[in-house]
Amino acid sequence: MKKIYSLIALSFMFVLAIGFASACHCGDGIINLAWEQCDDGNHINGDGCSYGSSSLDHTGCQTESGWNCTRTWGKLSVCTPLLICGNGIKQAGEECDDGNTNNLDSCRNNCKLPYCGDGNLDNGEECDGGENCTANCTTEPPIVPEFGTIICMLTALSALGIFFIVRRK
Ligand SMILES: [Ca+2]
Ligand SMILES: [Ca+2]
Ligand SMILES: [Ca+2]
Ligand SMILES: [Ca+2]
Repeated sequence: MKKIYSLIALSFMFVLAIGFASACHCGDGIINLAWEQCDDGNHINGDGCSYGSSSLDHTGCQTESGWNCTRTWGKLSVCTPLLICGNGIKQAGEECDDGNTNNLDSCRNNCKLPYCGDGNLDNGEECDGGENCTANCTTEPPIVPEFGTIICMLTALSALGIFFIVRRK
């Protein structure tokens, strides 16, 4: 009988040891408060909660830069990207976010879409700023005086010339 009790106790300890060991693994979904900042229950890097190179090397289960993860024991961590313009994720208040530093492409570095009046020639714009450019970024044809206007101007100039000639006499 004593042997049976010993065997049961041994089995119980074995199960406990297995349970404890598994609870220490990054990616098991249980946050080990000793070294894990998060545990989202997967083996993926780049989703906010790192996995590292293995479940046992203690380099995983850290909150990745630019992310915020929940840390409640017994619950899977939920990670959400911090609101950053330039992280490649379009978030609240951003018109776009292409994650690059090219300020002249289809998304500006301030996460705004190109527009007429921003000083950069974008798709669909004939011009943007400068002389002969309208408010809707189309080119304005140069002003050519009409024939009647030219005749008027010449007549006025001639009249002015006659006036001065008459005065000098
Ligand atoms: Ca992960
Ligand atoms: Ca963003
Ligand atoms: Ca860009
Ligand atoms: Ca523009």
